[in-house]
Amino acid sequence: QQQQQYWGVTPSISTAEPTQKELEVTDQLVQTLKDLGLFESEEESRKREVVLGKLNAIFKEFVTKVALRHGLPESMAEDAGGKIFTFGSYRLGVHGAGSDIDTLCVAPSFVKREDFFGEMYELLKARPEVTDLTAIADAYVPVINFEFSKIPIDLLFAGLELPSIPDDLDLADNNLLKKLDERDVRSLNGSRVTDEILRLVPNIDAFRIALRCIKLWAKRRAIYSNVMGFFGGVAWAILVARVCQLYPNAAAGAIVSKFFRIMHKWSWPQPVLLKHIEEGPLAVRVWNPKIYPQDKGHKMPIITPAYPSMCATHNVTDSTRTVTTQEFERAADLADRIMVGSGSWIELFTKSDFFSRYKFYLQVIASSDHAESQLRWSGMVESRLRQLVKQLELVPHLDLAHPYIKGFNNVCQVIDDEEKSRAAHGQFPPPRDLPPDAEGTSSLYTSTFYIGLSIKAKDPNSTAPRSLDIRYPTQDFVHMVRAWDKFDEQKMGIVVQYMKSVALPAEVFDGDEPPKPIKKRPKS
Ligand code: 3AT
Ligand code: MN
Ligand code: MN
Repeated sequence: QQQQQYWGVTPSISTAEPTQKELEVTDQLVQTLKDLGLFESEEESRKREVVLGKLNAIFKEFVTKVALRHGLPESMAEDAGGKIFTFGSYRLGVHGAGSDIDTLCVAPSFVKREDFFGEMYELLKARPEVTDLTAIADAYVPVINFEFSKIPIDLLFAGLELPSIPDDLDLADNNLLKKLDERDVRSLNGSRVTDEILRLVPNIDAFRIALRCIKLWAKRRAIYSNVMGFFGGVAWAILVARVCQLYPNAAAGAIVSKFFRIMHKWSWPQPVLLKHIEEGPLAVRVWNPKIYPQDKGHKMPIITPAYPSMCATHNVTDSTRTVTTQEFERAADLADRIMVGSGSWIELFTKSDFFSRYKFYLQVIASSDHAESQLRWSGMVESRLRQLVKQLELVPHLDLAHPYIKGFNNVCQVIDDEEKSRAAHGQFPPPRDLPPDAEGTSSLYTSTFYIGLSIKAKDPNSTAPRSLDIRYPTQDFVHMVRAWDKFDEQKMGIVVQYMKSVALPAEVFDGDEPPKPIKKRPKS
């Protein structure tokens, strides 16, 4: 009888040590990732540590100030502490050179959220290293964003029901969540989830290399985007962690190849779990498909390990599940070849052929006349695109409505209403040699999103003509986004239009060859 405890919710599949071949293939993977510039230099890592040290000091200074203001004696004020925790890609050890540092500031109970968004904000503002400082105190997860010595920082806050915060505080204890408000619980969640993932992974080094590989692959294959209905960073991390649990001694290369096969064969909607779901002290919902119909509807559930457990992939639709599954299969076949030496890692990272895969596309263009309003308006439109995809999935003869993971932004200068209207439909005027605010011109900002449409093959036994009617989904979508409470008819536009692939603008190919026209050119 094996004494060893097992990782996760089932025994492992194999505890075998890596073979010579698996080690070689893993070395090749690491080299490929290095060549692609995925690792930052020693100097850059040191810089991040210095920045975190400074942030920690600023936060402690802030806590002490608030304590003194509350009339605590000086000695107690200094012992009140305060601690910063990181989460996200930096905490997992898979960040790239351009990544931010996701940071959570944990304070004792006398420090209030308003203090953080007031006094802490001011302390940061006074620092010469800080640029691009903005605070969003009323967000779902309130955050201060800035760059510190050019490193982007997302700064969150949570006040605990403790008189002081010791330097060795661990956030794992569920009882710490008692009596906290929802915003504090949500702010703590990111850190608690990343910490828990790391605790539940048997081989952290292999996990990190494998996760870097999977994240790059998912980005290149255009299936990395929570908002568009694909998996996001947390979901990918949990999936890789699960495969690490199943092969606790495997090398990273082997983890990656097992990953694709296991995920391709996964019996969704069976959830991916890193541990059994915990009950806890709060009156909040924990993911449970037996109780909640909404949870039962999740198509590819991947469950976060820290209490209160949630589904990291509630945005997945039938179409994004189909696309993700196809990518798992493609990658599984490629990884098999790589493992036997007849394929190379770089092939795994071939860019997605989204813009040459379909005959028809929907183009969704959000436009407005100012940069700031465009940021909010296009963000709103983007966040609703999944609703359009779900409606399209119900259209007869439509097999797949495949959203592309990012929008394309443009700004142009228009001289009259007709030009403006054409630009709002994606027909941009030529660039003009005029200053931005020249008399008689105005700027138009656009963000263009794409949905690839795959139409079912014609039924050979039917003579009925096949027609695709997408009017209702598109009209519905336009109504929905225009119903936004900050929508301004004078300043914002929304266009949804159907187009053949030959009409796609050059920018979507971004240096790649657009697909060859089907007709042959006559010989000259
Ligand atoms: P990068 O290396 O930074 O690109 P990442 O995985 O760290 O990858 P983010 O910094 O965007 O990605 O997100 C880190 C975590 O922050 C993930 C999630 O727990 C939380 N998070 C991100 N975006 C949101 C959001 N809009 N609302 C709430 N939590 C979010
Ligand atoms: Mn991050
Ligand atoms: Mn972030």
